[in-house]
Amino acid sequence: MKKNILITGGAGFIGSHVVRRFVNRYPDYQIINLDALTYAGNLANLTDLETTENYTFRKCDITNVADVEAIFKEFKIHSVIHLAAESHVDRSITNPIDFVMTNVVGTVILLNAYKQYGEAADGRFYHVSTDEVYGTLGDDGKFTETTPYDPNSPYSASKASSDHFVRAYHETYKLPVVISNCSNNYGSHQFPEKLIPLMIHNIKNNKPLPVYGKGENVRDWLWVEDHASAIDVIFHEGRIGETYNIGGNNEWKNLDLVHKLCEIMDRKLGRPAGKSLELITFVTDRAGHDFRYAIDASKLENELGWSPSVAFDQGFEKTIDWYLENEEWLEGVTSGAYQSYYSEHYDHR
Ligand code: TDX
Repeated sequence: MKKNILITGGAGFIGSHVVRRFVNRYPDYQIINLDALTYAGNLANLTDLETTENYTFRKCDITNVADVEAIFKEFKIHSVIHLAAESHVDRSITNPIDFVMTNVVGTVILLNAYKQYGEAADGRFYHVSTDEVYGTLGDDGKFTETTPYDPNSPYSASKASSDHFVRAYHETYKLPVVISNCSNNYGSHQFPEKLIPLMIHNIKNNKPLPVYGKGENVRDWLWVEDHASAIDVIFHEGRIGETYNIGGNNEWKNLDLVHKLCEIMDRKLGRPAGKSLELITFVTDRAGHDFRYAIDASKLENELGWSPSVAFDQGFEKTIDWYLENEEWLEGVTSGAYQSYYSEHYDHR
C-alpha cells in the first residue's frame, strides 16, 4: 500500500522543489499536491511531473473547510507537509488580512482536518516555517530553536501564530507534529517579487534595481534544493514535537549581493563590466525592515546529519543560468497582474 502524503503549496517556489524531490525519490508515496494556484503557485513549475504515476494535483484553497475535508475523505492521508502560505513581506504590509486567512486560519483548518481524518499511527504533520518568527538580530549572534519569538511584520506575525497553533495541537491533542524554520531561499522558479529573481529580471530588462534603504540589511541564503533535502530528513527522522532551524551559514549584505549579481549578469549578458551597477537605485526602506537574520543550524546538523550540499558561488551561478535559460517562464509570470503589483510597490518609492 502506498502512503498518501499531502503536500500543501506544492506549486509554489519551495513547494515545487519539495514535491519533485519526494515524487522522484519515494515511489512508495503517492504525493498529493494541494495548491490554490494564486499568483505565486504555478503549475508551470511542475510540468515534468504531469504524467508521473505517484503524483496527483488538487486545486484547493486551505481556508475552505469543505474542500480541505473533501480531500482528506478522498485520500487516506498518512502525513502532511504544510508549505502553503502567503510569503511576501511587502504584500503583508499592504494586505495583512490575506496573511491571517491563509497562514493562520488555513493552518488551523488543516490541523483540524488532520486531527479528524489523518489515518496513520506513524504519520505526522510537518509545518514548514521561517526564521522571521524570531525577529531581528544586531551585528552578532544567531537564532537558535530556543530564541523567543519576536515577529515584526504582519507576514512573520502570521507565521509565528501558525507555528504556535501547530505546537498547541501537539500539546493539547497529541497531534504528531514537527516544525522547521528556515532562512532565505534562492534557486529556480522563485516568483520575481523576491530580491534575487526581481533583480535578475530588472537587470535583464535594463530597469532600475530598487535597493531598500542603504542596502545594509543582512540575510542568510540557502539553496532551495538544500532546503528540500533538510525537509526530507526532518520529515523522516525529526523527533515529534521538535523544532529544527535550517540555514545556509551564508550571510550577505543586500547591497553586496546585488553587486555580485550585477557582476555575473554583465559577464553572462556580454555587457561591459560595471554596466549593470549603474542601475542600482536606493529607494525608501521597507517599514519595520528586520536588520539581520542568521541561523544556528547545529541541532539539525548534529542530530540528523544534514548540511548544505552546494557552495553559494555554484548555486548562485546555477540559479542565474536558470532564469536566463527560462525566459518564457519569467515572461509568463511577469506579465499581467505582476505589472500592477510592481507599479503599486515601486513607482513612487
Ligand atoms: O526590491 C527589493 N529590494 C530590497 O532591497 C526586495 C524585494 C527586497 N529587498 C531587500 C529586503 C530584504 O532585506 O532584500 C532582502 C530580501 O528580501 P525578500 O526577498 O523580500 O525576502 P525577506 O523579506 O528577507 O523574506 C524572505 O525570507 C524569509 C521570504 O520572503 C520569506 O517568505 C521567508 O520566510
